[in-house]
Parts: sequence; C-alpha cells; structure tokens
Amino acid sequence: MYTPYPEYMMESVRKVEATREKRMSEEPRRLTADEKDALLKEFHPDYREEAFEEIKIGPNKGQKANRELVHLLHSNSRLLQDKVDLSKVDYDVDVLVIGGGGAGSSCAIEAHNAGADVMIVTKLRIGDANTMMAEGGIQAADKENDSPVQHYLDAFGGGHFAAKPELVKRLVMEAPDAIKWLNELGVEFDKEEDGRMITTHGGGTSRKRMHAAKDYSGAEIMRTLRDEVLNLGIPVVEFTAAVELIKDEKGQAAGAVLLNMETGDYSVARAKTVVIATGGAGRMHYQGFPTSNHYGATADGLILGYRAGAPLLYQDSIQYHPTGAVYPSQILGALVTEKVRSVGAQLVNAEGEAYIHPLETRDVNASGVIRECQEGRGVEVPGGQKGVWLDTPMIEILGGEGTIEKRIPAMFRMYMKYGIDMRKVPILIYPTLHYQNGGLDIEGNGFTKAIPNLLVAGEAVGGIHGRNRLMGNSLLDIIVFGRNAGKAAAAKAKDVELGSLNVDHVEKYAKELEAAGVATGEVSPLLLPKYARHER
Ligand code: MEZ
Repeated sequence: MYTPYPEYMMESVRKVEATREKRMSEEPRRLTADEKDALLKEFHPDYREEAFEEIKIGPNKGQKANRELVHLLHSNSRLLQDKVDLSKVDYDVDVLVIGGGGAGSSCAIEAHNAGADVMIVTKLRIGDANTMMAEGGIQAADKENDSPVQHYLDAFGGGHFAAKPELVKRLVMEAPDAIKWLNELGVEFDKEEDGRMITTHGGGTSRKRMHAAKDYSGAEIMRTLRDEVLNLGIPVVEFTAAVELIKDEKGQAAGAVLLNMETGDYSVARAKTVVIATGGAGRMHYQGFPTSNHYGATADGLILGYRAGAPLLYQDSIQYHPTGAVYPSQILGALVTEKVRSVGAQLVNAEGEAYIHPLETRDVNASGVIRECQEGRGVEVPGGQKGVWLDTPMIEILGGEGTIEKRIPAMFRMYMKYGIDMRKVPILIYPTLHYQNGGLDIEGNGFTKAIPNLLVAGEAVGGIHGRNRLMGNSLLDIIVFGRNAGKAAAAKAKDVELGSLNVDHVEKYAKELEAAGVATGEVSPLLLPKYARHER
C-alpha cells in the first residue's frame, strides 16, 4: 500500500477514504449568513483583539492594526539620521512607479504608451512580487451567462459590503478588457479547442469566470508584463528601494528618496507624479502566520504613504488563505491554490467529515479550518502544528484520470518532490497569510485625496475588496488599477509644475511620535523580512 505519511496520519487518511464515496454523492450545504458571521467572530484572526494595537498618530490615529504594522507606523524614517541632499537629482522623470510587480508593470506600460517618461524602481528585481505567486486565476465576466453586475454583487457581498463602490465598479466593468489586453500581450490562457477561454468557479463566485494559465496564472501574467516593460525600453532600477516620498513646497508628491540595497547609497528621483505599487505584507507574519507571499512583501508602501500624510483604509483586515501547505514542513505556508477546490477537492477533517462547503469565501473557509483544528478535529503533523485534509483524489474521480496533471500541474510537482502523490492521497493544509485587504485610501481615479499627484495601485490599495477578497480579483485589480494609474499619472504629469523638493514630513512625523511617547527607536519601511541576512 502507498503510505507517504507517518502511520498515525495514515489512520486519518483511511477515514477520509472510507467516507469519500458518500461525500461525493452529497455536496456539503452552504452556511447561512448568520452561521458565517458567528464562525468569523469566533475563529477569524482579524477578530483576535489581543493581536491588535491602536495607532497613536497620523490620519488613522485611534484606529487599530495588527501589532507588527503599528510597530512600523510608530517607527521613524531612515532620513532622520541619514541626511540626503535633495538638490542633487539623480533621476528626473514624469512618472515614478515604485514597485516592479503586476500593478507597477501595467502602470508603467500604460504611462509609456501615453507618452510619459516613466521609470520603475524596485527593491528586488522586476517580477519579484506577489503577482508571481498567484496561482488559480483572474476573474472577468466575459461570457454569455455572466455580467459585470453579477461580478459586482459577488465581489461586494464577498467583501462584507465594505468595499468602496466606485472601486468595485471599475474593477468589474474593466475586467473583460483586462483579459483581452493580457491575451493580446501574449498571456497563454487555458483555452478550449475552439479558442474560447476555459473558466471555473472560485469561492463566492456565482458564475464560472476564473480565467487561468493552469495553476501558474500569476507567473504567466508577470512573465508577459515583464517582457513588455523590457521590450518597450522602460527603465527599471532594480535592487533599489524607495525609503521616503519627496514633496515640493506646495505639498505635491514630487518623487522619492531611493536606497541602493547593495551599496547602501542614497539617490534622489524627482517626478511629476508618483505611483505606489509596492504590494502586500505577508512577510510581516502577522500573528505568527506563515505566508504564501514573496520575500519582499513588507508593507512598505503603506508606511511611505502614511508618513507623508495619506490615510489608510481597512489596515486591520488581512486575508488568511484557507489552504496553505502544513505538511511537509519544507513547504509550510506555501499556497495550495483555491483551484484545487474549484476542480473538485473537498475540505475534510481528521474524522473524514466534509465539515464545510469547499467554495465558501476565503475568510469563512479559513475560520472553518481553524475551528476544526482548535476543537480537536485536526490532524497533528510532526512538530505539533495541525491541519485538515484537502481530498485531492476526488479531482481525478470527478474529472477523470490525468485532471490533476492537466489543470494543476504546479501543485502536483510541488507535492511529488516530497513523495506525496496527490492523485492518490489527500494533502494537509492550514491557513496562510496571503493578502492585505486594507491599504492606502484612493479615489476611483487612483489618486490619493490627501497628497496631490500621488497614486496607488495593486495590493497597496485599501477598499477595492472591502474586508475580504474573492479569488482572482487580485490579479484583476493589479491590471485594472495598474493600467488606470499609468494613464492617469501620465495625463496629470503634463500640467504639473514642481517647486523645490523637501522631506519636511519626516521631522514632523518624528515630533508627533515623540509627543505621543510611542517612537519605537527603529526605522521603517522594513524593506526585507526581520529574518533577512544583512551582510554589509
Ligand atoms: O486570487 C488569489 O489570491 C489566487 C488566485 C490564489 C489562489 O488560490 O490560487
């Protein structure tokens, strides 16, 4: 018999196998709204009061955020100690894009196409971003049985009716064109023989509108965007982080102070419009969670914007993807795409019970996994962590032999590396820190209200998804809001007259921190995770 797990885990696998036939004939029921609310309140990490602290200064003063983020918000700029001569300008452009992921790249492409002189600055390499890590797909209502209105209802409801309506409207209305744009740029979407796109469900979708490139959709999209940026000759300054926004004497965004991550040298970029596209925060490991995020996901854009005076929205709302790998430990926290459930796998506890519908929204399913584990129906792995099963052999039974290798080949390879054949045995999962629902507050046109000529795009924005995001709406938002930011920043740059540059907000912020008695004595943005090796 095939036994890739220790014997005590195999005992639970046998229970999963014993219930499989029955489970396949009766789909788990959907929870009522009240049941979902109760589950979230009791088990979702966003409701663990002890994990949060109050923000003591700035536009969101008095509101809460995860402790780790508050710590960075209560830290000072590097420029308090390291003085940089702003009269010596190293880069002078129309549009400065901070971040080289999907949002930053889409933005730069459109700004370039609109005739602007645009530059990307990124602390790692172009494409080292959460876009690359997204697997299951991108949503767009572009089939006969669907409509942007239907997409709106799903996204708005899934986000607990908290999203900013003008942002959701833009997201769904411009989705079909985003897919067309990507397809024409060369993204290899999965297609039927007649050329129609293959689409599937995600959690909380009422129609099959997930377009995918197998289970490496984000990597395929990023590959295409990166090629386009390079083909267009857009300058990309790599291994260089923005550590502070620069303003002019009118208070307009006017560029950024940059730090060379290899040499430690500072430089100055002056720009008529600035776009923050710095991505997420998984490497903050809020509440001790592992993460599916790339190495540089440290909430930098939120700190840059906030210190300069831009408010945050829903900074206390985080997405824990229900299915992160929990065994083997080498891949702890790695994303097990939601597509595994879209193509048929159920969530099953240690007793072999399908305790919840597999395509409830992410916050609900994450809470369900946590409940099963806390209440003793999880499977313990060596090291003491717990998880529940994702019954992957169901995929082959439902879709036919070969479905796993065809539809989710990256998952198959990831597990086969450790001798686990997911066609034959279920895999063990637990929630992983996946997405920052909150971020900087923007208007429908991508501009912040507080700082003229400052735009934000991608995961650094708060309010597009409310307090929970549906699968596939992030790859979509980076394209829709990235492209819009690029067009808007290029157009705006035409009438901007810049005055002399300053970083006066740095001193002002330091004084407020001191007055509130909360200065941490450390510097932010973090730039690299706490456990990064610094060898200079
Ligand atoms: O939108 C996402 O976060 C996504 C596509 C993730 C996944 O499960 O594959």
